[in-house]
Amino acid sequence: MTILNHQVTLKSRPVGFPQASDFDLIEVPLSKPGDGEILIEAHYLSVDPYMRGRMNDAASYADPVRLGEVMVGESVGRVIESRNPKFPLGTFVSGMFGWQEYAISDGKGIRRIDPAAAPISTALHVLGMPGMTAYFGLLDVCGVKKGETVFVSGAAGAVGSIVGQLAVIHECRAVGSAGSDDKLIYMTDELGYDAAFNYKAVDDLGEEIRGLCPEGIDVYFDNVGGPITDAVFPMLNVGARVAICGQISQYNLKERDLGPRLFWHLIVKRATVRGFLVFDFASRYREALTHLTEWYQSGRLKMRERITDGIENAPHAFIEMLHGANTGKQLVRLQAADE
Ligand code: NAP
Ligand code: FER
Repeated sequence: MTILNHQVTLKSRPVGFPQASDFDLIEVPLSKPGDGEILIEAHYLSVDPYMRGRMNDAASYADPVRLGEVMVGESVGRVIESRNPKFPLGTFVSGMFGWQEYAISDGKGIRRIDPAAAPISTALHVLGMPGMTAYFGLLDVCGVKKGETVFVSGAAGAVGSIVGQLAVIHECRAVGSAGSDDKLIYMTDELGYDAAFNYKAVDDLGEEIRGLCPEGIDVYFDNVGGPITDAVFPMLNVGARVAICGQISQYNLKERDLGPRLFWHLIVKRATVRGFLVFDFASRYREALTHLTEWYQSGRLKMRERITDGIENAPHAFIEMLHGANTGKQLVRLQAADE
């Protein structure tokens, strides 16, 4: 019997927010793995903000997804056929397998996952790309120190949830912004943030941030950009470090958003602003994963998951994540039985 593989491809390049009509769901017969290859049955697919950039026809660190091509993305799954001795039948792996139910890989660039160490879905958040982004962004780019005030925007999402908890682990005061009251409860009650506010529900962002950070901000981990970042800059302390991790408030704009000119604050505060990509730290992924796994296993790092079932719903899950439906990490589950 031929197994059919369902794939989501890019149909059109979005203008503004992506729509379901920008994607196609197609069905293709599954081919057999060749010599040295493995066949992977994907269990969880990650949908991430960076995918919005890959839908544009613009030069970037990686090529755009071509029209008609399977959407780019990382998933975690199980080897169900192996012609590569390094990945025997039943091995769990993660890799850039795309938005599809099954993938064939030659094993290059994929990671073995130990299902005994943590649930396999964690390979897509705490023990994966978002976790490492938080780790290197906060500890390396910002060089966070005990006792500092750390402000995180996008604080209840995949990266932000971990940044806040890492700040707590490093004995900092963690303050964050997110877009719903439920997210604030998650941040303070489950993640250990000292204070949080709903940026959609306040009139004056500057006044709110000043009230929650009376001693100013030493470290700003920016996931969103836009008006929140504009409100943070005047609150930076002398010697502050700012990591520009993401600017999601700008990804779906149809026209460029111009803000106030605030760079003079950086002069007075002798602040450092650094953009970074997690890939810059590829040679140190092992180190990050060792620490993140320890903190996860000891219960000091947690992550809520928002799970959407079925490859056919991947576009919907992605679009909802861009609109803020997720508390914690947005995933798409592709198999009923996990591990
Ligand atoms: P996420 O936070 O789990 O999900 C995206 C969140 O963005 C939504 O839940 C939504 O939450 C928020 N958002 C959407 N529109 C917004 C707006 N206009 N203003 C403020 N917040 C908005 O996603 P993630 O995977 O953790 O990524 C977070 C950021 O880090 C993104 O900007 C991403 O591009 C960046 N990133 C960078 C790297 C890197 O290597 N530099 C790696 C991974 C991620 P609300 O309810 O709070 O609005
Ligand atoms: C992200 C946002 C942007 C990200 C990568 C990029 C890995 C890179 C963009 C570019 O090179 O244009 O969340 O995550």
